[in-house]
Amino acid sequence: MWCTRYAHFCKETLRTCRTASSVANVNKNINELVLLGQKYVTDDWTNITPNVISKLGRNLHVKQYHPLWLLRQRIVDYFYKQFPGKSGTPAFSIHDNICPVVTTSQNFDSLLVPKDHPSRRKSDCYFVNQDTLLRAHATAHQAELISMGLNNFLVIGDVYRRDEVDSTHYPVFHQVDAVRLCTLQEIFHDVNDPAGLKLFEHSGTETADKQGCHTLEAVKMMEQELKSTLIGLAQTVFGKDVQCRWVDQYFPFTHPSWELEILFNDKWLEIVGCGVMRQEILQKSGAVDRIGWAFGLGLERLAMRLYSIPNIRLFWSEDISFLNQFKVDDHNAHIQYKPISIYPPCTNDISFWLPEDGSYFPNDFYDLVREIGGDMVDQIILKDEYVHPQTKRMSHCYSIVYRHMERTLTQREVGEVHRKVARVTDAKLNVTVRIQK
Ligand code: FA5
Ligand code: MG
Repeated sequence: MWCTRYAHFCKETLRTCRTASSVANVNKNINELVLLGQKYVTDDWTNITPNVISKLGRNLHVKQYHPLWLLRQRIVDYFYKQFPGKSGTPAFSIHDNICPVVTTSQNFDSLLVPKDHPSRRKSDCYFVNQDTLLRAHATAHQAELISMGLNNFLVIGDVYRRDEVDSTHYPVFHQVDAVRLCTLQEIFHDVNDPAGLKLFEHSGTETADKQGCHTLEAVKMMEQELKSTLIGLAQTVFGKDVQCRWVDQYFPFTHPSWELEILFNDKWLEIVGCGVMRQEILQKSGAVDRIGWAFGLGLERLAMRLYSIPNIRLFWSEDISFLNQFKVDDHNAHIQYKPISIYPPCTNDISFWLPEDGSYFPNDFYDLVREIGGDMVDQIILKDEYVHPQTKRMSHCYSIVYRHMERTLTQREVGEVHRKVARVTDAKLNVTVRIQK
């Protein structure tokens, strides 16, 4: 979760992605990493893993007929229709080719994320070096695009996070981020007597409903447009009967902020984070006479619900029996994914004593297991936490569910991988492995 503070906005030109067949290589001698054709110096912050590097340049969101591409086309159509521009050209511009390697100033500072905020931690992001990381959200490009003079835009791309391991979380996923900036005239164009209406008030105070500098009437208009745009999008994608609910949220870059959840398999699934943009961001980016709303949604989350795709890892499948199910002439076609076959899971446990110096983070363990087990790893579940009554040392017990998307795994091959997980965990994470079975 993201919290607040502004630091410094660094103006950079937006680099676009280069698709290269060999996207990365490491020269151990000179501490250098090549990502998407560009060289980066590594340092003791570097924690980007080969598994994650292998996803750079895959660009599933622009791959014709990929389910994420189909969904992206639907979202773009919706925005084109919903916001026609003055001369018949759509008001929103689309940016789907911006390089995912960004600076900490783009990902955090330009969005007022405090220096000590947990979302900046090494345990939560993939760092290339101390100042450079794989963007953790598509919002990283917001301030730059505004400072280039854009008022309505969508940024679509791959984002990278060290996160939980389960059927709806993956270290790489795709987001659509939107920004809409409006002038006083644009907001109140339907009002009969707009005289006296304002965007800003000078000595206002911040409340749960608005930022200090905004007038309540301007914020309410923005909130109404933002929420109806997102509900309209959910209904366009899922049909009029989709059940939605709003949950109050906090982001450093918006206030007020919300999340939109939809009902999926009898559970509420969060699909969008959004809010009224912090005016400080607009000011620093030169959009001083406008107020804005913004949102960021996860494409995989929506696509899973739309096409009944049971597991987020499937989006990376290159199996033609998966991909062929989405080869349709019309991107609005109704598609229900049919599982090729269900392969049985094979669960093995591991437990270890944690170091006493607090240097253990579960995300380090999750990444390590993924590095060793690759896409054989379906889930990692923290089963038990135990504190030794005398020594007060803590131990964690995890169940690792191994399950391949395309074939049945044998306990023998899983056993080999699991033993390697235990060995490397013991050697690299400063823990003491107790049991593995
Ligand atoms: C953000 O990333 C904010 N940048 C969104 C935003 C933009 C808010 C602009 C306000 C203004 P969050 O971390 O909640 O917020 O992620 C946004 C969406 O990405 C989620 O609603 C979810 O749909 C998706 N998402 C988040 N984490 C994962 C994950 N590990 N795997 C798949 N999808 C994810
Ligand atoms: Mg969220």
